[in-house]
Amino acid sequence: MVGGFLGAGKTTLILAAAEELRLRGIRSAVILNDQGNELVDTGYAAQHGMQSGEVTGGCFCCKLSDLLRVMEGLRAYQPEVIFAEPVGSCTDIAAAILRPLLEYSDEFRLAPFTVLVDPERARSLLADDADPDLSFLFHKQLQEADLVCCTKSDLYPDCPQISAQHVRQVSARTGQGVTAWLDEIFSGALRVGGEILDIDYEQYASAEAALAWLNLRVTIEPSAPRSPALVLGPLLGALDREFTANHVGIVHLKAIIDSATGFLKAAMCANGQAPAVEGALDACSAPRHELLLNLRAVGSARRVREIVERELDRIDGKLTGLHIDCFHPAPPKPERRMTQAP
Ligand SMILES: Nc1nc2c(ncn2[C@@H]2O[C@H](COP(=O)(O)OP(=O)(O)OP(=O)(O)O)[C@@H](O)[C@H]2O)c(=O)[nH]1
Ligand SMILES: [Mg+2]
Repeated sequence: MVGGFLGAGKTTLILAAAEELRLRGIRSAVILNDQGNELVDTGYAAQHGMQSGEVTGGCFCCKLSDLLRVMEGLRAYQPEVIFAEPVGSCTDIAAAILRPLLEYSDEFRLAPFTVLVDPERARSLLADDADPDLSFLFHKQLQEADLVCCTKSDLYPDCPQISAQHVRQVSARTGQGVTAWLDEIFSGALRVGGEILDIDYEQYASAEAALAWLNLRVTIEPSAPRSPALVLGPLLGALDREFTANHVGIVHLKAIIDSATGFLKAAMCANGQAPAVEGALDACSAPRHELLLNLRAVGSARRVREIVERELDRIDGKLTGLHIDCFHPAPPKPERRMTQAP
């Protein structure tokens, strides 16, 4: 189970670790999770050739039986390792997922719960003037970690001061620390689900509900063929400008665009940030593009939806198959909550 706040680098690390395992001859799979449908992370994992499953429409805690069903389903592919990425606003994983999963120890061996931390995000959420809702979720996630990994060490060589027993550093970009992380979680040396949270579910629900969630899928046929970069770049630029003007705080905006000439992924973890882009930036023009976009932001879901719909309307071309889900996450209601080890 690889948790951590929105945009911490969970999917990127899982894909880097899966590649490392592949080179060791070990087959792995990933289970992605979201409050909505149409997941960028699933599309991204598929682009990397990774076998995946999804639990959608709620966090793993609220959908434990779905998680078990998806784990069972992945057996057909015979993975030796299954990574699972909970929603980035989710916490109480030890009590609501790990402890119940320990009951299946004859079928699955559980690795310690790794919580990833983006150092830049940590610095802002550990500050005195931090957003109280985001800060609450961030602190709870840290408290229940069996192992904390500061991510993006290529960008941030210094880890912020974090009060956790085991803190490591990784970069999925350069590979630094990835082998050591895998070796450590498979070593059996760390406790699994060792920290059970004392958590007020009303506060947890209202902290999550401060976030606006938007998942969209659409097919874009520009009036004249255009490269994926020229479809995605201006759209993200316009959304960023409008969100900033309307005081909507981007927490993670990620999109993938797929066309006959190439695949592109772009993501930003704050307003005004240059998007981190991967894929075929130089792909040629194409007549048709499949766009998946996921946004997690601080603000009103209604406002977010209006802005996104307005910017989609401004695209010069034909839009078909538009599907938008936009909401505030519902209060978390775990299927089970175990505070004692089975
Ligand atoms: N430079 C650098 N960027 C990284 C690294 N890991 C992740 N990123 C970038 O950080 C952003 C977020 O990464 P994700 O892997 O999507 O984060 P996540 O935790 O899965 O995000 P959610 O699923 O939305 O919660 C992306 O733009 C990544 O490219 C890293 O090691 N180095
Ligand atoms: Mg992810």
